[in-house]
Amino acid sequence: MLTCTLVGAPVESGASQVGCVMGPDAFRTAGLKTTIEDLGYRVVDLGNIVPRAYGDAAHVNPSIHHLGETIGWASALEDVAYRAIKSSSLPIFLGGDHSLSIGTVPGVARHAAEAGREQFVLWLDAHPDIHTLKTTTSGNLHGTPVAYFTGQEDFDGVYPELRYRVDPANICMMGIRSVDPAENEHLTRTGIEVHDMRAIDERGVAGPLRAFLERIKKTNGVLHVSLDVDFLEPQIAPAVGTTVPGGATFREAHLVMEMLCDSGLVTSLDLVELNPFLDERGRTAKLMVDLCASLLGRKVLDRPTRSY
Ligand code: HAR
Ligand code: MN
Ligand code: MN
Ligand code: MN
Repeated sequence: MLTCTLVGAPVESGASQVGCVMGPDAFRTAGLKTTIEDLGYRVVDLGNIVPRAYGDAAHVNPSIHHLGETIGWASALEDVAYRAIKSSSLPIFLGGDHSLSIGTVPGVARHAAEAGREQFVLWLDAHPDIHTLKTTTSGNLHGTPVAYFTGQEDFDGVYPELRYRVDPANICMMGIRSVDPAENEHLTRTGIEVHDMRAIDERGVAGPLRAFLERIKKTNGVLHVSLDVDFLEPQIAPAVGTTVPGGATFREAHLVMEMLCDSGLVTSLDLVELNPFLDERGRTAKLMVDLCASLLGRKVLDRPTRSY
């Protein structure tokens, strides 16, 4: 039987609003564990982790806040992510804001490197989260993980030393529709594959995703999926502090998860930015759990799905 490990990371120091601290427990209340068990997995819930001891940290960019605390979380998460992926077929990291990926992505990338496999990342988000410490103007560190784990220099000596970076060529972003000017530059310079909402309006999600998955298969790579609640259209997923209109629809999101399931390539998952304080009767938490179910094999029909 395959094992799925749940790791709660109630980090909210990377966001500007409070509330993500309740995220992991809202996923549990929405029935994440039994939903996954019903799909035939053994589920181990490690509970909520705590950050490494941290002190004050300062940066020349005065807008940055909660730097020490966010690094404390990242450092704890890197270790727990590495151990969780070593011991289970699918660790799921329950956020918490998106600064969680500062730890989870390098942690799983270490495991891939040791296995001699290439680490790929699918970033499902309204935002590319590719600010460096110099370029962020909000100072919200959930806007920085991609710049860090692709090895942009600015983080040296501040964030944990990056021993396992992800090649920008191995990243695919979908759902993007809010990009700051400096982030546009970083995206252009790194050449990261981005399917913004305009591209998805024109081409849908299936074609671009299939091409990315084929690329991973060819190199025998492994895939980490980072799902930010604001990837989704806010009308169906209101529980997020950074809503941007025009997000992925219910079916677009499920189709992404169903194709990921069929690919068999996903080895780890972040569920981030759920802010239960902003939810309406738990509907966003429940939608995220249902998306997770599609990723883990919930099907409409019992027969094998035809792919088009
Ligand atoms: N780019 C903006 C900033 O840096 C918004 C970042 C919002 N990030 C998230 N995660 N909510 O995607 O402040
Ligand atoms: Mn470490
Ligand atoms: Mn994000
Ligand atoms: Mn976002």
